[in-house]
Amino acid sequence: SLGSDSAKAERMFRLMDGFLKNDSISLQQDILRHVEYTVARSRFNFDDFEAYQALAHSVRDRLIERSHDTQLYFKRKDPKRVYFLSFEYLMGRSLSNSVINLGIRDQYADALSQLGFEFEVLAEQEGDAALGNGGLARLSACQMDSMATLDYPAWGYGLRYEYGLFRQVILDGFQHEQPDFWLNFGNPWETERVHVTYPVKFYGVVEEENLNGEKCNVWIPGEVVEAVAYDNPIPGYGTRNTITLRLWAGKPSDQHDMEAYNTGDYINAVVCRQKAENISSVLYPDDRSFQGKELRLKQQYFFVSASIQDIIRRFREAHSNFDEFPEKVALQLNDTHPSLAIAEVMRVLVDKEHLGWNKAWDIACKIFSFTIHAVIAEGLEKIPVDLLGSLLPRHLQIIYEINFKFVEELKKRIGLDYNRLSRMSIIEEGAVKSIRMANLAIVCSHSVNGVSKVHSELLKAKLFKDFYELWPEKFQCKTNGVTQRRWIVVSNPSLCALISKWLGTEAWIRDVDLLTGLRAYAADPDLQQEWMMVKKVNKMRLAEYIEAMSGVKVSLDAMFDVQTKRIHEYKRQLLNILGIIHRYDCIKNMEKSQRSKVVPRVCIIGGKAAPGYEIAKKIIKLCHAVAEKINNDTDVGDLLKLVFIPDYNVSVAELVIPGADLSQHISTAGHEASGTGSMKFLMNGCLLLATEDGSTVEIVEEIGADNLFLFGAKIHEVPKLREEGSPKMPLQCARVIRMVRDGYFGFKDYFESLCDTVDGGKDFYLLGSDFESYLEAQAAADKAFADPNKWTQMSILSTAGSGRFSSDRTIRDYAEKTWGIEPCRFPSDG
Ligand code: 9GP
Repeated sequence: SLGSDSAKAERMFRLMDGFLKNDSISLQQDILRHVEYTVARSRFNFDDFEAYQALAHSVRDRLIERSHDTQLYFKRKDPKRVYFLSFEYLMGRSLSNSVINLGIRDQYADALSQLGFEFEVLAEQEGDAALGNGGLARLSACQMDSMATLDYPAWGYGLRYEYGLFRQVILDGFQHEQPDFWLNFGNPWETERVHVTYPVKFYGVVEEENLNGEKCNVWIPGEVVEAVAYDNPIPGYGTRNTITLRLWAGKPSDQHDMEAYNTGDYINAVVCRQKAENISSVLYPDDRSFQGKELRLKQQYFFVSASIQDIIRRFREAHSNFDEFPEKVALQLNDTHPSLAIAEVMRVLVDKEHLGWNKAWDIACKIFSFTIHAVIAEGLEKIPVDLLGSLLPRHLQIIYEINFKFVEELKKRIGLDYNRLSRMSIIEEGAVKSIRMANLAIVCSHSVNGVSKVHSELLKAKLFKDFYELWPEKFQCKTNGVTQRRWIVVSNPSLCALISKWLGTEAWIRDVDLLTGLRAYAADPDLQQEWMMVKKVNKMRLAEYIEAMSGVKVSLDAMFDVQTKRIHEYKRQLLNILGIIHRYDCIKNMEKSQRSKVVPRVCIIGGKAAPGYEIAKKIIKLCHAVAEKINNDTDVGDLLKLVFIPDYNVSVAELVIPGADLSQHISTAGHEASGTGSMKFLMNGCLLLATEDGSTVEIVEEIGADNLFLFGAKIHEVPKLREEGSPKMPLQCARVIRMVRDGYFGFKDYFESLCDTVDGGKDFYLLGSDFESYLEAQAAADKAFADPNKWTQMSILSTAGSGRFSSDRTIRDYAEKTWGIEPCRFPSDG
């Protein structure tokens, strides 16, 4: 009979003819079916973009199958799950990554070619999903890939911004920001889950009520917005497991304020409703500071509240007793942005589940872990109490209560040391009374992680010293990593093939430590030869891109020297530009006969400046002004070129990184928490020119100081150098600054304030005092490049040592030491 569940399932399975097939004919049929019925174009007449859409939908079908299997399996096994809460994800494109992780890249390429299309060309049709600013957001994306690949029962949660990170358009050398309408032509990867919606409340008042003789707090909201789930499948590599990144979008709610429609002002009532959608409309484009803006706070709570409701719903499907919550749930706070989750969990457990404060707090302290990505106190989020109190009145009460109990406990531990008590308090008294979100996260989390060894030590010694002394065991290190699937397999297929050939296996794609096996062949002339060929092909691809985008023709024999990342004073793109001016000046003043000894360079800079960050925008303009001068100087020709790559994003990075010979990671020591760009370059056999900051210190440990170019002040030297100030300004630096000030590159007045940051007596980022050693490191890089075999050996050793910087290692560390979760792998035969 069909009465039983298994009989029903079997019949349905038969009706659907089993799972989708991946042979060439089936793939072609699927693509054409999507052309006709999803994209609604005739199968006899469709263009590349439509072909891409149909292709993406056919891939999505396969992802959905796996995702269903994975979720059903998780449901059956009921393992402890980790919920990764991040306000930002920089996913980039999905097509190539998905088919590679599904193991059907070649089958698709073959199917497409039979339809008259090229896989690569269609892949180029995809826009980037840029729901984040920089390092933190791309890290989240890498970590999702690792969680899926390592079979961890994980969910990612975030916001589905309608406008991602702004598009950077350069006009006359100046950055302009334009909105990123990434959803305009649809997003074939996501699935809207109309049945997964939750009401999220704002404003209103809290009233005390009597419930069975007990007082309890009831929050009567002033506004309710509906959160709708959009699911994005994240396939693992070499596994059927496909996990979900669930992003929330705001929709008008009909749960509240229906009265508004009855007042006669129907139009206005509808328009007000639409405001709900604004909550998830735009990503804040500044990764430096977070002023207490109401919309941002609303976004934070919106995403946190919907996620917690979803997590609790899932828990309740299998459990009724909240004592089991910590055995089934780990909540990872990716920076302070989601830390309202703490107050939200407390609100739900106390006000709705009526567990009582102590029990609820005990549970909260067991489930939360926190990772901080900032280095300096100014980068930490603070929320004005008035703002929080009006938007989330009950949460403010809860945070006050958490703080009260914490401070009382603290007094018992440390006595009445009021300075320390006030530093550690979650509430900051001052002109604007505020909530210190980092303090809230630390007080509740069982684990507080830094993102590199150096950063984790800095947290203990400086930023969170008081907390470290109180709870030393909480403070841990999880050095960042990046995924080799995206950063080698997808972006550098020729290198991927070469590595597999020499290692005799593709196993390194899942087991990245195997890359160390390349060390044995680093001096082998055959490998070196093939390695150089791969680099050349990638440089060719990049050179074509540069020419198409800027009109500048570059020589493939030149060293491609790249610095691509967000534009920040501490990352010192200005130091790079001043170094380029110095190089230009030297070439110009050199005897012509000496010029043959100069190692030709193509300097490539790319990155976005936050829209309100004046100095960063001036750095972009200076780069263009200097490029204009140098690139048009026929006397210098191929010896030096400078190009700025506009609108740097994940897909541009996939093109730039494999083509780089040298890359610069030159932050003022003590300012870069980790840095992850360096790891991607390292994987691609690019040599690093770097300061001893963030994760570079561990890269040096792994590949040896001989295989990269280090320079500059060390972290402990920075304070003293700052005190000394500009007397340390070397002549060469003073000279290049003078050239800028004198208008050698035009825009004299405009660059004045930029020059002041270096020679105005402060030089906070130590460009002057590091200048000489920077030039020495550059000279060492030139020397090494002039010896191709030596350079290639260093390059191979860089890739060979990059395994430690895979996000697989980071995620395994989190899973084992922090989240307490275990792999839950869908059986491949089932
Ligand atoms: O600036 C840090 C960068 O050093 C780190 O590698 C990255 C990932 O941990 O986070 C960056 N921080 C942000 O993107 C925003 O605070």
